[in-house]
Amino acid sequence: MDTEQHKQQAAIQEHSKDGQLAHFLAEHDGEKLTTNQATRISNTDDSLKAGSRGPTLMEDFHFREKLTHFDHERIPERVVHARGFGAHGYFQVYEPMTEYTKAKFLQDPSVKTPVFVRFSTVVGSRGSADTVRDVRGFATKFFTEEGNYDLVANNMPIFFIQDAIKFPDMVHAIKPEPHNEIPQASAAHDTFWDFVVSLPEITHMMMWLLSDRAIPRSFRMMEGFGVNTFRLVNAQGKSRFVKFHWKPTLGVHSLVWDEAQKLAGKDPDYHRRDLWDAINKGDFPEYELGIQMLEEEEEFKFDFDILDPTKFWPEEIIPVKRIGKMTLNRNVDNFFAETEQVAFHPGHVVPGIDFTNDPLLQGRLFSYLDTQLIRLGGPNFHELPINRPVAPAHNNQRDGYHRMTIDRGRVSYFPNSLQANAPQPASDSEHGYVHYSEKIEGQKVRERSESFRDHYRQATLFWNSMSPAEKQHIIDAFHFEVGGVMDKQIKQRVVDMFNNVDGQLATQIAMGIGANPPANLGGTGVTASSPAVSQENTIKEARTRKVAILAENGFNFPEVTQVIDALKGAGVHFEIISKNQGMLTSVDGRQLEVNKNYLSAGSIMYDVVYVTGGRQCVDTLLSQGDALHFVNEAFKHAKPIGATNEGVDLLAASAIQGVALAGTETCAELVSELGVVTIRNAADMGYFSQEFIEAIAQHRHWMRQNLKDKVPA
Ligand code: HDD
Repeated sequence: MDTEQHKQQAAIQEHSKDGQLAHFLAEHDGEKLTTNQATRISNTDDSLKAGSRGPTLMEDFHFREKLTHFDHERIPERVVHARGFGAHGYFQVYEPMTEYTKAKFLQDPSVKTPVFVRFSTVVGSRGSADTVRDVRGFATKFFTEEGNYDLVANNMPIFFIQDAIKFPDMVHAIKPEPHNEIPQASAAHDTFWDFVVSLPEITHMMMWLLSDRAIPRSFRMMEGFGVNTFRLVNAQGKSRFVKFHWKPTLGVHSLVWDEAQKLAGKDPDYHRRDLWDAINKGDFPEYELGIQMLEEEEEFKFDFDILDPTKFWPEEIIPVKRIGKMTLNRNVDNFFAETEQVAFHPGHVVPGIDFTNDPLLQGRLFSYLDTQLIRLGGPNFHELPINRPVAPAHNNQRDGYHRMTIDRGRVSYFPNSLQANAPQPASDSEHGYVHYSEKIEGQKVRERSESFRDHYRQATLFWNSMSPAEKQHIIDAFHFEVGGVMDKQIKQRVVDMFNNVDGQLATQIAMGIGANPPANLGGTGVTASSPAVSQENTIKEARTRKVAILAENGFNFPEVTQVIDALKGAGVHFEIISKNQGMLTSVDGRQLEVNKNYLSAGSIMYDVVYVTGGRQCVDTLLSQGDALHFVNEAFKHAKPIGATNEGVDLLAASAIQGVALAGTETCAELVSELGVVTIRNAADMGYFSQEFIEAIAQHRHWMRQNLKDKVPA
């Protein structure tokens, strides 16, 4: 195939899912109102009555249809991952993966494979908040030319349990308690911690759940992990063990817990809004697909079992090979039709990707199809527009609720002679799926492999890998989560359990929850760390961050516009915040539109705060408790803060203490300390902007730790 043909094929590939969906789009603009049967309706405000004050009549078919449809609008929410948000995009491999897999979508770098991704929280109901402490789902459906491949991943590389048979227990324990349905979307309650302390295998996952990974800043800044060990199989039938990763090009970043909790009230849609806005603005989220591979012969080479889903493969010993990139570039047209009706299943695979005996994966392979049958009302959910493969499907499955395909002919069985045996199985060379012929021998037993018994060593490895700030966040998370537990015995058992991981950690946990510290400091003796799991070592850049600019009438127009231009140049977004919405007038009579007032905005909704100068502007800000709270809170959350000229006075009057600010000397002076960047007596904002953008790129300034703890916000 020449390059031009490749390009054409790529264009078709990229658009084929969109093209398929386009057949189902409906526009109602300018149309007349009809029933579902397309009969035009003359009045939809009054039911048909016997007299204008009389009873409604049975024959009002429009009333009955409208109400009946409404009464049936809801479908059961997902038993887990109920709250989610989806987007369309495409995936491109960097180079042919022929050596490792025959999967066709991993061969040709010019092919854009359409994808649909749904991000989610696990525990909360559909209406819960986005920023709760939880694992995030990261499910991707690749519409490949060989059929759909679903990579049903999470944002943490390991799982709570080792065997799928414990999944219902685990979910029952973490969901709201059954007698009073409290608490919503939270693990901070007795039933969950009762389960935790009774299940040593959950120890490692709890370290991740209480880490910053559980409160991501954005879906755009999360890693994804297939968790289970899969296989890649090449055309020669050679298999390798594989772990899948998604690596966001913006790096991995998190909120702080106080911020996450406040956001749950101020903007419960924070993550979905962030994704929606980013795609609309053209800040398309990107994730590189990474693989860790092991040869068959390496199966028993490590001090953990590679099939144990409570263990990750440290990147330092098994490197991640980045093999392609996914770009999300289109928001959905309709949330229900797409995000709610999409149906994922780890068993949706294509030739070249296969399973292992990971006992969690084996169970998952049953659960997902089963759940779609109840959630989507029958066996034909694959015909819903969002779930349809772009490759044609041919089989003898027939009928059932909501069947849309009109299968022609009288043959719906195999083998047959009336249709020359069609549709018939494809051979390996015709891309028929041939399961990897792994040799299996064993007794039929209900037991766990001995090699799955170590539950603490990797938990220590993870703890060792955390930066001081990340460690403090984990301890604080224990204090919050276990602080919510009423049963004192369970609290004590938490301390004892985590003493197996690290004695210092257990001691710190005990201090905050009113339990006794461990009598003897425990631990595993593991001293190694895995720098790759610390967010301290992630990609840091200013691009797509959001600045709140505090301003009032009498601001200095050239000053703020220079800063705005520099921010724009670095791909940083901003909003003007003021007491009232409308227009602000500068000292020289020019105008600036306010985006939000203090009631509709809060520092928690921004990554950065900037206070602009202008005497009158800053005098007004100084009289506003909301403006002072804005900067105090941003400082407490370790966010970059900038102020220019008179704007520095607001910082000086705030609770920010112990950080050097630009003084009142007559020459222009730039001071940058612990992420607080200030300048006075400056007309040219170039130097300030450069330093400010560098501070923004750092995302959070943890070195403030002791100072920020003193700020009341
Ligand atoms: Fe699961 C949904 C990810 C273990 C049973 N799971 C679901 C979703 C994600 C994951 C991202 C949401 C898909 C969507 O957006 O529609 N699940 C995982 C990962 C796991 C995992 C990474 C560990 C490797 N799951 C797991 C086990 C079981 C399930 C062990 C049961 C044996 N998961 C389900 C489910 C869900 C689901 C009940 C609920 C809704 C759905 O499938 O479609 O079948």
